Amino acid sequence: MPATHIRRWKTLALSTSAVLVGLTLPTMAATPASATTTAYDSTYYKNAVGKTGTSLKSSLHTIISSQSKISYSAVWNALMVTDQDPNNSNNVILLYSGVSRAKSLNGGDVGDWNREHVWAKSHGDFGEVTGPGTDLHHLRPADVQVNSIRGNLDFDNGGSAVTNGGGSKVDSDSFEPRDADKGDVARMILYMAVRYDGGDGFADLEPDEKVNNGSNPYIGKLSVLKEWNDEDPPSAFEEKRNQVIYDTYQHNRNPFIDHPEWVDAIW
Ligand SMILES: [Ca+2]
Ligand SMILES: [Ca+2]
Ligand SMILES: [Ca+2]
Repeated sequence: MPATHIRRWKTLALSTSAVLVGLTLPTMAATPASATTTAYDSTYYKNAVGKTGTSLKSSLHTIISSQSKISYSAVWNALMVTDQDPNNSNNVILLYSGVSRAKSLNGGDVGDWNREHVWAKSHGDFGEVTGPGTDLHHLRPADVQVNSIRGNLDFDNGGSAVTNGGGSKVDSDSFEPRDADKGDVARMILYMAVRYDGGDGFADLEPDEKVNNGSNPYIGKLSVLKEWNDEDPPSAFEEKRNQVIYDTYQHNRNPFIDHPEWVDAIW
């Protein structure tokens, strides 16, 4: 947009901001990751702001490793809060499919939703004991069957449509979430890589450029996750769940939701 348009638009916004709020938000949400500022820069992120590369990653690891932890059984009720449908407080929004489903349908049967580990728990074999296996920053409600199709696959573009998957795709060695969940998945994976560095009795989780990572503590493909981070910037839903996890449950934040440009600053 030419600068003259921006200036005129800002002048308009000053005089008729109430009218323009609804018009400006979609434009801002579609903007690719660029330098951002947050209310937490001078406090929570004080020691990370201005850094790049391994220095930034190391600072963020220290910052986000100060957290409370919850049990795997407590994850059920937590997800009913973090992932509540903004338009129906009886429901949660399911990852990958985008379906809104009753909170009461949590379980393991067809038609239920369950607890999806976006960083597949077999990649580093951390299981469901309190730790990475119960970290809400990468746990989401998902349809039982869609979750089963994702399994422990790495992430990449391509494949055929997942049944009732909302546009997500799958092939023999990778899973592609629907567009609206691509950035969420990327930022969850990269949060896990920064949070878990092998110093707490769990594996050092890291992204790599492969699929078929199996039980190794890696998830690919990094180059694709970086693209997804740009293509699907943090939404109001994603930002709200980050805030709820911070305020109510773990008291740590996903830095890549607050600062999506830090993905490229590190990787
Ligand atoms: Ca593939
Ligand atoms: Ca999204
Ligand atoms: Ca790591």
